[in-house]
Amino acid sequence: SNLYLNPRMSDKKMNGISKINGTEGKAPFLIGVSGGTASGKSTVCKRIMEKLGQVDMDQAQRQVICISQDSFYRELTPTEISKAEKGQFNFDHPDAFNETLLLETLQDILAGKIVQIPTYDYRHHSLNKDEFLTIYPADVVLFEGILVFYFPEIRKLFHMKLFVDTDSDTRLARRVPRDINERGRDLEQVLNQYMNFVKPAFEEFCFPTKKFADVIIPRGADNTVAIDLIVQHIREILLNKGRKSEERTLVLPSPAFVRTP
Ligand code: UZR
Ligand code: MG
Repeated sequence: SNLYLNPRMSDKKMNGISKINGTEGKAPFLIGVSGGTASGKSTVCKRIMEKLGQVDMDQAQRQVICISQDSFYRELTPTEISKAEKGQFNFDHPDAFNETLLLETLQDILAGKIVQIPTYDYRHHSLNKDEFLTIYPADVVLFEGILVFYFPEIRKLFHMKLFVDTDSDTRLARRVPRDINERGRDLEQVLNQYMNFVKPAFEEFCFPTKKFADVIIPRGADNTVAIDLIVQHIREILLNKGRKSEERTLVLPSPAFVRTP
């Protein structure tokens, strides 16, 4: 791969969790990525990671990682699950999330700790029991979701806030096939849920958080100019960090860096 890891860092990572547990690394650069449903948040994160040379790599070796707010849906009660199956549960409301776990996890990540995050099953509207994702300390952490800027305590943890601003008809046109093909729903259910919950909750809880963004990305992942500018900014921040503390050096596959003495 094109990414050269600080040997101390890779050593620690290769020696497994037990050795790092308890020790605290340096704070990563935490980037929040929000926007309405199907706005292209995940794709924007993927492009940023690709441009930083982070794909095709073992999870533990990554210096730029992405986490989804979907991992922090709260466990539903049996009554709520049957509502969800009828498309009558509001997954777009802030109450659907486990705010405490979200806050604690981000605080741990910022403290350089290894964290376990839950994984989520959209078909069954439930957290996968015993299936956790291990997140290793990284230089850059992207955290994406519809309401990542909603909770004030969580919002203030981000070093950079991006809002992916895609027209709502474009989002709906993407959301419908995604829910049907990937999440096992039928058309009527998808549209009912959209009209009853997704759209009003977007307007009430998500869209008003756009004002907290540092950068608004119109048209989402199609906007390569915006993504390139953001990536360039991240590179600069990482380079400065590396200069300040030799312990933490991230060399990104940027020609500009290679030429830097
Ligand atoms: P993105 N969601 C589900 O469809 N099912 C669930 O079990 C949990 C969440 C949806 C949620 C929200 N809403 O609009 C969307 N509904 O996931 C957020 N209904 O995901 O940001 O990728 O669009
Ligand atoms: Mg998503």
